[in-house]
Amino acid sequence: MTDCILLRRCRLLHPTQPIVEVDIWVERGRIAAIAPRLEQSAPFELDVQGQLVSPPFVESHIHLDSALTVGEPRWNQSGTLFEGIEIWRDRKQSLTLDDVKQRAIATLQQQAMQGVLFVRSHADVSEQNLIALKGLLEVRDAVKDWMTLQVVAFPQDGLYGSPNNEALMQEALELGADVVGGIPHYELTREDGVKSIHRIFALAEQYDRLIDIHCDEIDDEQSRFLEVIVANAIRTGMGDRVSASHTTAFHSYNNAYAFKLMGFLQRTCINFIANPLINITLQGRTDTYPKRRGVTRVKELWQQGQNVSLGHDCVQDPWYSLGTGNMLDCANMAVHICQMTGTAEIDACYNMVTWNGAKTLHLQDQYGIEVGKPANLIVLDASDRYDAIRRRATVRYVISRGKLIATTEAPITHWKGGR
Ligand code: 17E
Ligand code: FE2
Repeated sequence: MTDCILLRRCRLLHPTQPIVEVDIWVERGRIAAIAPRLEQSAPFELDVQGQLVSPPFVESHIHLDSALTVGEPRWNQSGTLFEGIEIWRDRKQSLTLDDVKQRAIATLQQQAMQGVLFVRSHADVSEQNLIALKGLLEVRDAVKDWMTLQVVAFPQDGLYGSPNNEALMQEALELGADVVGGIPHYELTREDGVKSIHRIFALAEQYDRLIDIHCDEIDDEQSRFLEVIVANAIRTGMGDRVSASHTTAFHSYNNAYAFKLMGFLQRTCINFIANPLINITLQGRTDTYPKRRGVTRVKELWQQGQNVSLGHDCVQDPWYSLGTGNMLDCANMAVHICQMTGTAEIDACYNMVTWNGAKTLHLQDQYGIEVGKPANLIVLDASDRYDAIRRRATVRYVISRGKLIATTEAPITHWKGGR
């Protein structure tokens, strides 16, 4: 029945143009027609009554291997990144393929029900048996009919943190990880951090993979690995294949240095991924008052035309006990923390969880609501981006590969309190 769907009265979002009212015809997994009024009828018609129709949300940064492990084996009491890494080091000793797969699929379903159909997940590859990575590669295949999952080989304990880790990274790439990851600020020395970035670029070239590096996720203004990524991106010309995640130290750089770096950034086109929910809780932990926010310079990067997208990072894990997988939570938090309250700025935060994420993930022709493209779209109980972010609107319908895979009723409250 759902091979053919006619969506009536859509308020269709476009990345740069105003919203238009259209009907959308979906057939055999693709967008077949878009017009102000389609005359044909279909066995399955969905009158969306002027609700907002958007391409799906893109989750550009999550750790599915640790998702839903909060409290195991203990709660992160200090709230720091480093206590989180210690707790995960203990928890990952007891990973099994089933454990990883079951939690990852549960998290992906939770996200898909809220309109997320493209996800980039990190998988810790500094663990002897590569269970996290193997589990997520199996998940990538298991969910492919309704979700596109990219897997980053991420050496949580450092590429040079122990003698085996570099070989494990290579094995992960042989096994089919989509993206090479890294964590230069957590390598044992500054030199190791720099060396790790050179190695990551070499591996990405050798295996023809994308790059996504956890970079400068610390409040230390001396943590300056972003410049090394930028230099490599300029020299190799790999810019748009490279992402710098977190970059929270950028918040703390003095402006003389930050402005110079902004200039260097204009010579390449790397992607930035900010994780406002988690970094507003992890950062500033060593401050008394004033207490830094610690989220990277999202507004300034966006103003300069860099591609910025947003991620959850965590859903209920050793680093962040909260999270529901809803990308409008990320966008809403970004509006607050990054002070993106202007009208164009609010709209930009919506684009950071949709089109910008698609660019980061290199989805290219797979993404967007246009005739001929795969029919991936969501219907939101909202009139525009601002309304969607403000109310964290319900995603009413999720269509993936031309099939309706989730529906949600918008909550209705009845006032009983009199006048
Ligand atoms: N690992 C890390 O290094 N940083 C993070 N934010 C998370 C895991 C969630
Ligand atoms: Fe992360």
